[in-house]
Amino acid sequence: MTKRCAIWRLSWIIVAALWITQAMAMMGGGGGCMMGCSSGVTVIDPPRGRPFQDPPLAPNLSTTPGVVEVNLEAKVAPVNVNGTVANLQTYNGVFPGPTIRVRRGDTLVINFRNSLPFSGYNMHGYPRNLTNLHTHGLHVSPIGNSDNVMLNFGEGESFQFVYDLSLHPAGNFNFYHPHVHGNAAEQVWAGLVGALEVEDATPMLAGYETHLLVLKDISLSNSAPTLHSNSDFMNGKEGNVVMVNGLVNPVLTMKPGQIQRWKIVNASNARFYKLNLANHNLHVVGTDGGLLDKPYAQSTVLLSPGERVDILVKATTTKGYYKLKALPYNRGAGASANQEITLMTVNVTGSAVSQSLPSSINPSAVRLSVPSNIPVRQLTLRMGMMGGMMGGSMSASINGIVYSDTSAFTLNSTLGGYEIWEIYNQSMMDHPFHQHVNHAQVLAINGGDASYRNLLTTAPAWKDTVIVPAMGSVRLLVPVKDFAGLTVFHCHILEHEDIGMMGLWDIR
Ligand SMILES: [Cu+2]
Repeated sequence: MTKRCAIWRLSWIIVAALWITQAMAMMGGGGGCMMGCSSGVTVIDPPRGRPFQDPPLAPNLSTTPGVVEVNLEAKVAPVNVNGTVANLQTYNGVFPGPTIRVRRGDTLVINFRNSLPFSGYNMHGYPRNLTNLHTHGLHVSPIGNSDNVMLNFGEGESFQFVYDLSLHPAGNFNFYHPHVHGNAAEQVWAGLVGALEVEDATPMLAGYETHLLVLKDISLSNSAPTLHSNSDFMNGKEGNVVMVNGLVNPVLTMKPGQIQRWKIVNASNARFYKLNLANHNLHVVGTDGGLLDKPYAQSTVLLSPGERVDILVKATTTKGYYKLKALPYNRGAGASANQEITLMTVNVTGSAVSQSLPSSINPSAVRLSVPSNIPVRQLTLRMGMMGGMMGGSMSASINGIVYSDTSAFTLNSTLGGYEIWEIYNQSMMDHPFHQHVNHAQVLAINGGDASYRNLLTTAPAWKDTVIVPAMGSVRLLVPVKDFAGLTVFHCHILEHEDIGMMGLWDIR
């Protein structure tokens, strides 16, 4: 055995030992500490930062009604991250990427170009600059030049994507990011995320000041995103700079009594956000796949990577500063289990206004009844070591198969009906399960956060990303009605996707 090989094996033995220690701690109710953390909560409360800013809007290059055309170039560019200028991977040189805004029925044209320079191969053996594009949350075809994640683009390659949004729900909030197996985690981590907003025309929500919140964390070293380690692929990588639209603790102004609408996306690799706004309820009016029937008042809203939420906030009449925090949530790994972080500060100031919450929002949102005699699919998520515990490499699987370019668990579906998917998590950490193209309704969740479970299993919510709790399960009602083609489902802790927690979905 060479010296390098011995060090490699030793590092994996340490990773495996840490993993087992953590699993034992969790079974004993000890929380998610990996090492060196006490049972106490670490409060991370940065000073109030710059004024809140929405991400920039991608200009529409088309003058044809019903067509939105934007340019999107993946490139390395200097970005100011909390006072430090760092070279991030960006879309069009900005972080977060420019917001693409469309409406149901539009045709979206994206002129995509990969200008990421070659920077070697990553630990999965992929050239770091091989990339592509996924429109996470769009109900569109997964083939051809639509939301086709089977395409890859090398340095200097260009491609025109065309998305037909005529069957998309009336309005929802999405995001776009790279999706090359083996590269997705590192590229999203390095900054390649942007919001994709499908506007609604709901009169009940028309009068409210609206903002987009892209939540993302990062760590920097040597003026660049820190590189992934072996254990990052096991745990999912969390950063020590936590941002809203690229800003640390920005200050958003509200008038006393004002209602604002916030569309929030968790664009982080692995960090979960258990959102709480001091002295205020968060009134959930929409989830991944569109608007709910009415507002649902919540004191906390849990958002895992890939999930979105659309909320109304009614400012108190008492002027002052109120912190939007991410409260500790134990997903089974990562420092965030014991962190309480101030994400943003709301400054309630100025002259009062009188606005009231709508009593109803989207009358066509209903919980579906489960059709009889529909196929029931079972998907089991596992973490493990490929090649044995001693000297193997970390892997993840669905139904026992580690996704690779040559093998995958394939779910064959027949176009035109509904299916029940039962997703079992046989691991000690939560996995946010994401299926492309089709939104689903949540029939049941076993385990996890109670308010998350209660909302999603009682409200007429459409979801494309759902937390499958550690050692728990989720039951989904999945329509397979509009689009044939080959697509994927996977864990949206993108490190887990890169080490194999993905399957193919072949719809014919
Ligand atoms: Cu996962």
